[in-house]
Amino acid sequence: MKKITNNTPTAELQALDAAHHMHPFTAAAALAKKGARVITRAEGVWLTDSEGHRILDAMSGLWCVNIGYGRDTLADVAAQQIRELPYYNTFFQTSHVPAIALAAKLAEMAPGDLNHVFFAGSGSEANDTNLRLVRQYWHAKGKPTKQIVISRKNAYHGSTMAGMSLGGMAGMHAQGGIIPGIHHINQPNWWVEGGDMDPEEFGVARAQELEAAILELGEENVAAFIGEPVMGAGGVIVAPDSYWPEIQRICDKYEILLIADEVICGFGRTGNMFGSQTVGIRPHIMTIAKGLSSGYAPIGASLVCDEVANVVGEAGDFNHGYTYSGHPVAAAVALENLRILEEENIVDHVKNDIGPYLAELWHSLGDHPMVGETKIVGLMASLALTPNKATRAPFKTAPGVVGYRCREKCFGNDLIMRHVGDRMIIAPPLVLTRAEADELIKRARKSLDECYADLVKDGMFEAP
Ligand code: PXG
Repeated sequence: MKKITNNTPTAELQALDAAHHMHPFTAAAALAKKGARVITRAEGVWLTDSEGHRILDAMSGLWCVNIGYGRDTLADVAAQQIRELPYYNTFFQTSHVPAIALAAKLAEMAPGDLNHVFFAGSGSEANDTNLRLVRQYWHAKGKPTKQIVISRKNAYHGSTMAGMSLGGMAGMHAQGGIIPGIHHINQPNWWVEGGDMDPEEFGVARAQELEAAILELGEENVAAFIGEPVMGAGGVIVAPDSYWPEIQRICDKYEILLIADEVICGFGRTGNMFGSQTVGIRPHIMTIAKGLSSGYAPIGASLVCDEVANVVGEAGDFNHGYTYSGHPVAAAVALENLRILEEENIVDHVKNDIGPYLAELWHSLGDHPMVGETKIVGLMASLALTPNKATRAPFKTAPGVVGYRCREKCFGNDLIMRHVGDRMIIAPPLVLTRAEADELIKRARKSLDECYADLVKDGMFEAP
């Protein structure tokens, strides 16, 4: 077979892709007709595709390339580690330096007494670990009936069976069902579900659904609550300020474990090192991945508090683990990524410079005729598209039709801004500069304008 490279013609790459590569979350037949966009290289916040377009990546890949593309030292560290020790496992009472060093570093960085790290290959795997961990914890505590984990509709916790079941994505649940022992309450999405309540009142009401669920399921049956500090894949849904303090109160009152899924929020995304710090919660377990290595190597982990780690650790073997738990190359890359994150004060850049700068620009999009709510926390942000800002009405078309059209305009303007239903979302690399933020907003506004003009032309936008 002939060698396939960045210089292979796009049509050939697309044909091979369609013939042999099954894509995640993709309608294969539709993609085969259209042809995938082939990304060939990247630098900073900029992607290049096989047609030579320079694209502003306002999604950091898939919410992960926090320190930006093209970091040579990560390549050097990976090459060095592959030469020295490309693989060894962490089972059977063995360990290795990259896993030891990364675990110690994470314990130092994590808030509270999250002093213990269980490594995984991804966020999904880490959430599988968490489900097994909390159940084993309560078993070891002599409360084996405490097995149910409460989560939220529209949450994203991964795509493995446990991750998908913990998540609250109806479209995923519809394909094969979910595993037992997981219960979903409503999400704190005021824009869509707040009705006549004011946001803070709504936040408390939605948090109190946790209390109602615990009482209904029986306190003796509930192991944990899991939530993303800011819901990412669900559309950058920012809970009202009243929400998380009430969730914390309820977890404390009923002594259920709190799992913060920080796969997106972790490592600076929200303007603090962890999203839990931004929303003021004290989790017993954190799920981390993505920004842990800025996507340069696949790695995830569970950060675990003293109490849970000690109880599980004293109960005998925890019969769980992955071939690549603590993979030396991934761990070495993650360590170098964290070194850069700290050395370049990137979290401070988000909190005090580019975050507030982008926030002002982002909110300015609220004057667009099609934009309702504008939300931004650190460098994750969303726009609710609506035909009527006052009533927060949805479009008459099925959810996502308008969002998809808007995303296509963004693609056309060489901007990666995604849609979730009729919400537009961004999560750019944390190293975004002010000039790049200006460019991002310019392209976003142009795309909104073009989408709006088309909707008006097609009779799909009914002004109030
Ligand atoms: N938790 C959260 C909060 C996530 O966002 C995962 C767990 C799973 O991580 P892995 O590494 O197993 O993918 C995620 C992943 C999207 C999208 O469309 C988001 C994710 C993954 C794929 C698509 O926004 N987040």
